[in-house]
Amino acid sequence: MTTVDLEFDQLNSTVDALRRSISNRMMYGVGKDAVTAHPHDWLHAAALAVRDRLVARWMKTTRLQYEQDVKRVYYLSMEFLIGRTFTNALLALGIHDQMKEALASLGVDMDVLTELEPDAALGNGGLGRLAACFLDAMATLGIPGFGYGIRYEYGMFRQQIVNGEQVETPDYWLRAGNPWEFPRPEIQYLVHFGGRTVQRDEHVEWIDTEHVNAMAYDTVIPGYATSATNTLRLWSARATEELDLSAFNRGDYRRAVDAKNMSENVSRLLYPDDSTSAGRELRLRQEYFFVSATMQDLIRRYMRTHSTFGRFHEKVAVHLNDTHPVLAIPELMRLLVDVHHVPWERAWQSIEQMFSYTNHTLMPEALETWDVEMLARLLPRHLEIIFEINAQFLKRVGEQSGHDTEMIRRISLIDEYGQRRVRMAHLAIVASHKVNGVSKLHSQLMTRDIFADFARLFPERFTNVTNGITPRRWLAQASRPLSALIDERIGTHWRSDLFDLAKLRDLADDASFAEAFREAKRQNKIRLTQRLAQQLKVTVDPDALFDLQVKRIHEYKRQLLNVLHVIVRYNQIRAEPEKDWVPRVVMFAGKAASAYRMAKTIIRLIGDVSAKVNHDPLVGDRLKVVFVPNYGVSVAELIIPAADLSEQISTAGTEASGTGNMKLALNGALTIGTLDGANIEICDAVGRENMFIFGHTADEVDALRSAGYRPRQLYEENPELRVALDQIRTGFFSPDDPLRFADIFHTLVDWGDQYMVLADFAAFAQAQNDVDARFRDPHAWTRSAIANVAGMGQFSADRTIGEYARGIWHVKPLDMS
Ligand code: 26Q
Repeated sequence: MTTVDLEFDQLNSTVDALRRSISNRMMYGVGKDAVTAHPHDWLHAAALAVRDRLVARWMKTTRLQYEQDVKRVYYLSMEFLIGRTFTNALLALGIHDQMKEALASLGVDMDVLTELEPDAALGNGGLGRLAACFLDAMATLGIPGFGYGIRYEYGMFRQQIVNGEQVETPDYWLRAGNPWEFPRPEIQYLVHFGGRTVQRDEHVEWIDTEHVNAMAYDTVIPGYATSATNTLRLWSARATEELDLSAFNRGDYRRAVDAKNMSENVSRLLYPDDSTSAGRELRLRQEYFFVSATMQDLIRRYMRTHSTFGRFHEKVAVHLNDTHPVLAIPELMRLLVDVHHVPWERAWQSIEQMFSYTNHTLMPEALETWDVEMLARLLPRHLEIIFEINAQFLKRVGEQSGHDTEMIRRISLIDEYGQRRVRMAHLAIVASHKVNGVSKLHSQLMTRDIFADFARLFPERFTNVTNGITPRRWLAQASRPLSALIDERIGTHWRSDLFDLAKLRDLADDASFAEAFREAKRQNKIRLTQRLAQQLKVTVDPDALFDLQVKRIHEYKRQLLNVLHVIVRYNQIRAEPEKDWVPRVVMFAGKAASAYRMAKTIIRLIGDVSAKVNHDPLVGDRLKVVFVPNYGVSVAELIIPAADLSEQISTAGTEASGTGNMKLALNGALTIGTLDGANIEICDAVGRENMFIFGHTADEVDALRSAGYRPRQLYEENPELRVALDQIRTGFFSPDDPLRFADIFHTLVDWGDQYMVLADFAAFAQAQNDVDARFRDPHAWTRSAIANVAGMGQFSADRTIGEYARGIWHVKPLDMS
């Protein structure tokens, strides 16, 4: 290795310098000139010019981390929903306007370019986007953090709506190349599967395995208003042997590449659900693949500056984003004990101090378990390690609890009821020094219900860290009009300290501010209106109330409650078209898991209702229903800033936190919502008078369930609800296929209405009337909207990450001076 210092050009970011960089990158990076360049080439050249400017910060951060021998956080997540990087990087570097001008001087419209960039959609929903917001916040705060995950070749599927139905097409996001990543072919680790274990001398060996290489791809994550950055390292599978040579020589070319393709499948695509058994096995391989490479990588990095494992736990924090990366625990035990020959007890002590785990769901059926048989076949050594951890744990608890066998059965890492399965959440809790929920309510219910036994055993482990979102992407970047207005009135510091938004409270009664606020929102609504006209050929009135429910389609999130209300309102308008209706556009967006039948039927119902409502001349502009396809980070950045009303209407006790609720409120939407997840904390922060809270609380839901819930009675007693449900049942919206929605009817009326849609219907309809009343008074509405923005300080991911850093990871920011 050479120690000569590199002499490279320090890049400045004047318009001229940027234009020259783009030109250089076009010539020498892309290999084209202005004559032959396509729009994608311009994007690529401009992205490389921006990336060059991030690299100096990145190298500096990495060097300081080594010099200061800092503790590093490894944030392990199966999902990172980063979205687009171009604009985000420009804003982080503070060179947005210069770049726009530089491109303009080259005859290129930057706004057109930015729309060409594909989303990095390496996630399903909230959990994946949370990981992306956390990377942004960690970099901004200078917390030495690394995101670790999988470089899926195919991200979240693209959703199209064809004849009212969701059609999934593959998202090959790497088609045009990814200018943001650095491939690291020199960083590869062997990952093993299968085989068997043997005892040799003092140690266990895992032999006769098949293997695949994990190769690193790095992406720089810039911080805002700091030169600190951090790294997202994603693993890609590479076959250990390119070709089966004997097959190749026989002329069997198909077989020659089969093995390579099979082993590389492990990082091929993001799993949207776990409905098939072949899919489940591949998913297990994915989980192990990325944590094995990650654990090997963190040991290598630690060993660059240390010679023993004595200070391992002082230098490394490993965070598990849900249970998906839990195999990191037995994998690190295996590496320490079998490979590095650390005694079991010492290895376990370090692990307990290093690991922490975030739970994101209370629904017992959503807790991850793995079939013992499958683990035995794929990861025999890990299963042995899990059994040993379990034996020691149950022994200790048995002694403490006076051998309470029922309790021991409940907390065991192995579920012995029926086919034996490993409970991944239990493993995570036993190995972690901290376990957190993602909102106050969720954390309370977590220790009261699903993890009650563990909370009694280890009360000090359980804690709450309410989620947050990055204000850089979700306000500064997504809503230029509103953020420019805020800058003008209170300065730009809110981007780094969101509590600054509280200063807007003093402006709540300032008429000129309110007027400018309305105008900024209106610009966002017009931008959306134009895009809907272009892309969906639907026309909506930008002065109507924009009512948004944007999130994964799931029964617990209750899109059905919203649709039922739309139907009731439609019937009311038809009965009294001349009444003073507040014009509304009800928008839905979200994907349904490909195997989730009911979710897909709900999309179909929204489509059929919108066809009926939007074409009814009696209704006109009083009500429109729009399904915006392909919801993802970029679509969210377009539609959230245009929202007046935010629908957060999950059955209380089911939505762990929600983060869309925060994005919408930060953009000045008023929330109609249940007392669920983070809605409760938003309500406390912005004032109940500035929200429309309705419905059963989590305790009331429980009480109603125990008392015996009878949805059919509600159907029979509420005439408006009954008509709407009968319309669904009898094909009023689907005359071509009258029974299409019969199951929706039966789910709600006859099969128990698990999510209590009917129980909350009347209260929801009343709350919607309150919404109309407020909207009729633009001043009152704007006052509430401003109060929402002003109250959002605590929902910055910076606050969230600060709490993780101090309370869980015990890490300090890097000294950048
Ligand atoms: C598990 C096994 C096999 C295949 C897929 C999965 C899987 C994938 C994704 C299970 C769960 C998820 C995603 C969960 C999720 O997004 N949860 C949301 O997390 C947010 C961040 O904490 C919360 O705000 C939401 O309330 C919660 O629903």
